Amino acid sequence: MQSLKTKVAIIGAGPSGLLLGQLLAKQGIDNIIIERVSADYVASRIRAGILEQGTVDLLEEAGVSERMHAEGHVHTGFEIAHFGKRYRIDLDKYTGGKSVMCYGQTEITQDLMAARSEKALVTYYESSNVVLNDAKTDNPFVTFEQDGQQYKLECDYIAGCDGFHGVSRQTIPKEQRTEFERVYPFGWLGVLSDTPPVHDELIYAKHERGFALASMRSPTRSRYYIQVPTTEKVENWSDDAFWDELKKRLPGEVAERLVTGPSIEKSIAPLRSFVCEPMQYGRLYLVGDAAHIVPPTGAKGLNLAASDVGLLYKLLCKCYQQNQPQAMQSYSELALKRVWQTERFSWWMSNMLHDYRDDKTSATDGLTFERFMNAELEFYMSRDDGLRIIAEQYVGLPHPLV
Ligand code: RFL
Ligand code: PHB
Repeated sequence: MQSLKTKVAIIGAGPSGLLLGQLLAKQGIDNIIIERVSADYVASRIRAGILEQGTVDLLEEAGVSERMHAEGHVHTGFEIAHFGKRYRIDLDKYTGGKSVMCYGQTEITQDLMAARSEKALVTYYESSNVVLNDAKTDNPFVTFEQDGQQYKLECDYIAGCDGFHGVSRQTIPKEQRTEFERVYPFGWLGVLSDTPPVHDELIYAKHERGFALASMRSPTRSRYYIQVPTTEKVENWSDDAFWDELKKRLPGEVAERLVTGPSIEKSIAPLRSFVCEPMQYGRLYLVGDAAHIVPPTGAKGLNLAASDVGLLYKLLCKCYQQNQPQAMQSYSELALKRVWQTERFSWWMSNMLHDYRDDKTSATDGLTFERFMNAELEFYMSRDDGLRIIAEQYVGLPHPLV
């Protein structure tokens, strides 16, 4: 057994773990990351694309914003199409000058990995049998294996950044956590393609055939999604079938301009709302998808992970730089306030924009729910206050104050 020691053991090298590690390292707070899969696998996952200003600020503070500012695109608005009628949410106008940044999670991950290796910070990729021990005591440690070698990592704190399927949340005894969950009766089929985006801003389209989203990664790379039943299999969708269905759901004049091409990635993601309370157990802190999942309709998953990271980072700075370890106790309560606000927004946007008519899982029958949500959408789209409420949440609610 090889012995290691650090201040903060970080489980998972997704955006949460990598960003936390980078921020802490800049402040001279030692950390080691333990990751289950290979570096190549981590660097190639295709996920989120829209960053709130708060996320951009944290990437700047971490010193990894150069390529984002050079290659990312600032979006000052987006559209919602309701049965073909287009509404623009002017983020700039309704939030007093705020915007979002279009820059892929894949790129952020690569930037953070490059910064970590430049500083020769320690990451154990392809680790197995990761076990969190004695989290409730003042001397927690993590054991794991890599290349047949066994390791024991002693630390002051453990940051559980290992996503929804990780070990960190499971380490909290079942009777000491409460899990809140809503699984939606549909998923998103997503396609990435090297084709110019159909529009220069995102379009969230509600249509009788189901929801569609026209997004992008760059002026030459598009990301599109369509709502599909949860039972749908990706093998059943040829590229042509996807493009045909997408065209039917986008507003006519937009669909006419759609440039199609071969998909570079195609996958189906389920939609889920999930929160684990509390987000803390002794010296273990849950961060990002390890603690909560939002449906992607509001583009919040990655941004919520970043606000957890920002909070834990500030509390750890208080602990180590101002000798205030008691500050760590406020993490779960402070984080959960913003988590639930963001969960609410993502759930609400998902309800308004998807087709629920086939839903047999809810108390309200699908057709009635559909009527309620159409009225809700019309109500918000038809008044400035409604557009402002959406804009304020889309650019991101304030991060918790420490
Ligand atoms: P991640 O990205 O899941 O990273 C967790 C990391 O932990 C590792 N891991 C372990 N490491 C050590 N030991 C173990 N036992 C471990 N178990 C797991 C994993 O290999 C992984 O590297 O969580 P993190 O860092 O909190 O980041 C959260 C974001 O990735 C997530 O919120 C968003 O990507 C959600 N999400 C989307 N969000 C958006 O805002 N817009 C999107 O379009 C969007 N698309 C998506 C998504 C999430 C998806 N998932 C989770 C399947 C599409 C997909 C497919
Ligand atoms: C994406 O580009 O992947 C994306 C953008 C906005 C969302 C969800 C996904 O709401």
